[in-house]
Parts: sequence; C-alpha cells; structure tokens
Amino acid sequence: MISSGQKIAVLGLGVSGRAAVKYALLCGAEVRVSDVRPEKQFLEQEGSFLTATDVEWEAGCHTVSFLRWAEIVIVSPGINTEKPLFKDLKNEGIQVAGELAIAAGCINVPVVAVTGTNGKTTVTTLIGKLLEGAGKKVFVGGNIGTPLFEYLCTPGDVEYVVAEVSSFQLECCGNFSPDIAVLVNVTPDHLDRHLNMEKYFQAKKQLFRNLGKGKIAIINLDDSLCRQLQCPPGTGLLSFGRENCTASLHVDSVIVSLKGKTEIFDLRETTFAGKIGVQNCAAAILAASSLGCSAEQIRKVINGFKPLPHRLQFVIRKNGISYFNDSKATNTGAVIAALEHFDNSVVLIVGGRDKGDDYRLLRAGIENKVTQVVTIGEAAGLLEDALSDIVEVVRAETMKEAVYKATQSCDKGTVLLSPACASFDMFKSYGHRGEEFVREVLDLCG
Ligand code: UMA
Repeated sequence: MISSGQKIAVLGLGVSGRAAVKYALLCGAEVRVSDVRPEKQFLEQEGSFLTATDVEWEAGCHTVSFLRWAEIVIVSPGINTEKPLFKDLKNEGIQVAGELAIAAGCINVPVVAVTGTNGKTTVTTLIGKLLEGAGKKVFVGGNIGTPLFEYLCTPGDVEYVVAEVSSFQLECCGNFSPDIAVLVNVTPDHLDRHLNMEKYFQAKKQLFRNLGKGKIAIINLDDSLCRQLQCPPGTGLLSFGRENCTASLHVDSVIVSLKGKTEIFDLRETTFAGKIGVQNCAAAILAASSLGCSAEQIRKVINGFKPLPHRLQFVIRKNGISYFNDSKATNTGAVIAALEHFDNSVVLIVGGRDKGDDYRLLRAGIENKVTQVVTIGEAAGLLEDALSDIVEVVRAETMKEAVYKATQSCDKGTVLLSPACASFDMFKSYGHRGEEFVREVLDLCG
C-alpha cells in the first residue's frame, strides 16, 4: 500500500507505469519517474504527461543516484529485475514492488486472477462476461490491457476484480493472493527473459504461493507442468481435464460436477468448439460457478460470446483459400494449438522477434499439414534452420510480400498467420501485426 508523503519511484513509463504514477499521486505520495528512453524521445512521447503530473524524472537510463531517494520502487512488468540495478537498490534497503504487490493490500472485493501461457486473455474475458451476465459489476484488467492501478484509482462500486496476470508481473507480486487463481497451461514462452522453463514456471507458481483456506485454485490437469503445481494446505482445488476432474473435457462439451450437481455445457454451436476452446471454457465455468453463477446464466453468455480479435480470426475466403489471422500466437504452443484446427494444406506465415523459443517444437504440428512456411522478421533464419528439412521455407521482407507468397503457393487450403514470435521488430504490437495482415489480405483479394 502507498501512504501519503511516501517517496515512490516508478520505473518505466508505459501503460502500467503511467497508471502507477497516477495512483501514487492520488495516495499523496511524492513521485519520481525513471525511463530508459533517450531524453528527446521521452519528452516527445511523455511530455504532456510529465507536465500534467509535475513529477521529477530521469531518462536514458536508470541510476541508483536518482532512485536511492525512494522508499519504494514500482517496477513496470517489461523490466527484468535480474539486472544489477536491482541488487544495488536492495543493498540500499529500497523495496522493489510490481503492480500486484501494491494491489495486494488495496483491493477489498473478491479477486480472480488468471495466468498461463496461452488462453489467459480469453479465460479472463469470459469470466468477466459470465459475472456480468449474472448481474455483477466487474473490473477486468491486468496484463489484458487496463492496469490494476487504474482500478485502484477509481474502484467505484465494482463487486469483483478479474485480472490476467503475466509471468513478468508475478516476478514482483509480493504477497498478492487472489481468492481464485487459475492456471490455464504452461508451455515455452518468454525464455529470453526467464532463461529456462523452470524459472518461467517458478514465476507462474507465485500466483498460488499464498493461497490457503477459503481460496480456490483452478488447474488444467491435462498439462504436465500444471499437474506438478502444489498449493498451500487448505486451498480448494478444482480441476479441468479429460479424466477425474471437476470439469471433464469432451469433444465440444464440458461436464461440470460441483457442489453436488452435474451440468453439461454443449459447446458445439459456440466459439469454444475444439480442444483449446473447451479447455478455456471449462476454466472460466469453474471460476464463475464457484462465485455463484448459475448454469443457465453461464450457458447464455457462452452461446453469445464473440471470438477475440487476432485469435484464429477468420478473414476472408477467396478462390478456395481461407485466410486466418492468429497474430496473438506469439509462442510455439499457440501455433501448435492453432494448427490443430486445420486438416491439411496450410501455408503458415511465422516469424518476428525471437523470445528464446525452440522452433523445432513446431515440427510435429507442421509435418503432413503445412505445405509451405513463409518466414518474416528477425527470427526468419532460426525458423529456417529448425524447419527447412521437413517443409519448404521461403522468406518475405514485408507482410505484403508474405501474404503474396503464401497465396501464390496455397492450393485451395488455408493461409494462416500464426507467428510464434513477438511483433516488435516490424510492428507496434501483435494487434498492429494482425491488422496489417488483414489489410494486405483484403488488398490482395480485392
Ligand atoms: N522501460 C524502461 N526500462 C527497461 C525497459 C523498459 O524504462 O529496462 C520502459 C520503456 O521505455 C517503456 C516502458 O518501460 O516506457 C514499458 O513498460 P512495459 O514494457 O512494462 O509495458 P507497459 O506499456 O507498461 O505494458 C505492461 C505490459 N507489458 C509487458 O509486460 C511487456 C502489458 O502486457 C500490459 O497490458 C500492461 O502493462 C498493462 O498491465 C503486454 C504484453 O506483451 C500486452 N505482455 C506479455 C504477454 O502477454 O505475453 C507478458
């Protein structure tokens, strides 16, 4: 918690950092900001925010001399706290906290927190919609886009907080302990930051560290790492998976046995049809049911749920080719899941900024299904090395060229953008990358 007069430094002035500054000022704290952007760029981009908030700042680098003034340093999720700077701050006796650590003591309503490698945005969004469908007032935020600091600034009459939380946020989550914690799956991602799967999983586990009596963990038992999760004694465990689970997963349906009742959720006519959709839906149903949503309320929301953009989004069918935008697939696990939706004749556009993933993991999904791979971005060479002995791989310099080359080689099948990489080498975000893909497809298809 932040108290009046406390000295707070905010590291990184992005979406999360700007909200942290607003909240700290609202609490009456003295605030400083430190950001690595060169001063000129920083002033161009943040000048009006700095003027409006009147905070002291440094740009270009983070220095201990500027930061040792602070009692608490609030660190943005994108900043790696393994850097030597953080050892120095610790030696100075300064507390380093992320958004979740600050929020831990300040939220007075039940919190549902969702983590995992893929699907957490869908699950978070669906839980929010299910609670709203039951007439509750809900704040949905966190890694999904609106920082929890925004909620802390104006909590209003919100009855539930539903937060998507990332491994980055969990590294600095202090004693954050939600009422319901959901783990959707854990497959390789962000290994450039976490270095190995053990450390990545370790970060995810932080969400469950402070659970206990009266709290609930919702876990995917079909996922080998999720199965290894151990929660503190007293934690209520709800599970989803094919066998022996609270929510058992079937082809296009979920059967939930909870509080002495069994309910069947038929997902055939919904956006959740298919293996991954059924998993995501089961996780959300368990959270919503635990919070008192009825099966009828849940069915109504699920039946009307629209797919989120950039996730296996159908674009157009032209000359026998169907185009799909799956720009949100920024790791190999997401691409493998996307490929499961198609039978064969897929031309796959992959690439972007490498995050340390092992692209050989794509081979099983690609073999006998993908007829050509078109690579883009910085990771093009790594992808070629990993795949070119099992499938034809061609390189494209721009999204326009990638769409053109994919279309040329696709014979009555699917062109799928599912990149397995971050977007920041060529685009502002995965959303921007997806929009560019859709634009180029529509341009080409006239
Ligand atoms: N910066 C520094 N020092 C550094 C590195 C960066 O000062 O060493 C500065 C940059 O100049 C920039 C700011 O930090 O001004 C950026 O901070 P940030 O990278 O933490 O990004 P935010 O804009 O604050 O957005 C963050 C999340 N970003 C990351 O985790 C990388 C957003 O998740 C989140 O939506 C937002 O907070 C609100 O909570 C994005 C994301 O890609 C969507 N998340 C990853 C994912 O989903 O896989 C984890």
